[in-house]
Amino acid sequence: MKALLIVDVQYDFLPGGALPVEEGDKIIPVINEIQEQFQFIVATQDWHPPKHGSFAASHDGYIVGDMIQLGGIDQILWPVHCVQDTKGAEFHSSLHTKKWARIFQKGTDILVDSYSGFYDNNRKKDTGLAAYLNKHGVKEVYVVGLAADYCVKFTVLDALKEGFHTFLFKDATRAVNIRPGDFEAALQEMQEAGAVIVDSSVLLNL
Ligand code: VGL
Ligand code: ZN
Repeated sequence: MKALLIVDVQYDFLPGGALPVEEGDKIIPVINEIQEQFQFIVATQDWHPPKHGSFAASHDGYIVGDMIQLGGIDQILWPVHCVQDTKGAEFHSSLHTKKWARIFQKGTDILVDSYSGFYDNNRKKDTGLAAYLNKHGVKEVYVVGLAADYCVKFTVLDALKEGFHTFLFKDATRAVNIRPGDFEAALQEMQEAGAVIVDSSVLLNL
């Protein structure tokens, strides 16, 4: 059984949002087309409380891009984004959601960030995603969404650690690129960990 895992395609990560990923909107029609080839689809949603510890605005004297220690681990500070029950946390309206089996929310603990759809960054809290995929007999996980160098990357790395054959549709993701080259570095890191990087055009030949 193969699953499509759609990561964080939310307004705040799209052009015009609070933490916009350049060309993030370009992947929406690509993801919709990919969805037609999958029977089992799950999504993740960045879902922060107001004043989340990953927001620069939650820390006096800090600005976006600063590094701090949050709960003993390195944390880059972000703009306020994907606050629970705000427009910015919603999925883009043109993204098809009808076939989604379940949505896994993450980043809900004010004291720790959660890039991966599987675990918090300190690896203490489990979203239940791995157990859910295993329960449904999933062996292959195909990942798409935002952002390639943060939530997509850490979700892919955790999927591999959980023993799934893990694929990334390269044309259905985009990176934040805080530093130039972050996209290529993320692709290399995922590939070296065992992920297979593919183009959605392979679906036409399945
Ligand atoms: C993300 C930064 C902060 C992501 C989420 O979805 O890639 N990046 N929160
Ligand atoms: Zn976030």
